[in-house]
Amino acid sequence: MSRYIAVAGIHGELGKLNSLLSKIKIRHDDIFIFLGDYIDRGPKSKEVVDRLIKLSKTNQCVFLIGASEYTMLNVKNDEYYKWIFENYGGMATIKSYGSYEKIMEIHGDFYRNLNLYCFTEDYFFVHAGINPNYSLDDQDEEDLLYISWNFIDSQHCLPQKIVYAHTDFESPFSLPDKIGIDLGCGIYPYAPLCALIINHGKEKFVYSD
Ligand SMILES: [Mn+2]
Repeated sequence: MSRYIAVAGIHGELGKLNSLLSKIKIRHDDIFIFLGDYIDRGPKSKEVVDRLIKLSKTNQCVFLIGASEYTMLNVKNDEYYKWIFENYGGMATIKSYGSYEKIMEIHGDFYRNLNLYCFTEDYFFVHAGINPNYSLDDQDEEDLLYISWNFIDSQHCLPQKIVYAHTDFESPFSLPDKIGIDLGCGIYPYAPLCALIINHGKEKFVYSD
């Protein structure tokens, strides 16, 4: 049976991504689920996406959309997201690609094909969480990508355990119905990138240097 490997927000930290991947003894049948936030803040957004595309040639990969990608994709049609992009690390992404236009020129297929969530029988993977007041069918996209303590502090209604990023913790935050694995990679210089390996129902964390 394949292992599922969920990876938290990378935020342009190519060195941490490579370090993390080197610590996972990758098997050809490992299935990766990236929880979004590939870009912004760290210096190498473009190279991070190049590395992920390369990984997707050898391993099954699911790429979820994160708050950073959603914001980037909405810069042109929404003043609010333009402001968020400019003030929460988007300039690093522009620097990495050369211009805003080049982001979609170079990696448009990648960004247009990101998924909102994915799940197995036992786990549900999403960038930020779900709104505990609504069923899965009634969720707002913005909640899936930006919700924080309203989700973390309440029990949700899904049958699976939810694996999420977005809200950062000092160490993985495990509750009976959810696990937060974002440790602030790209925000804090010494925060590692974290992955959760699910192997026959057993959970193990791996960290970059
Ligand atoms: Mn993030």
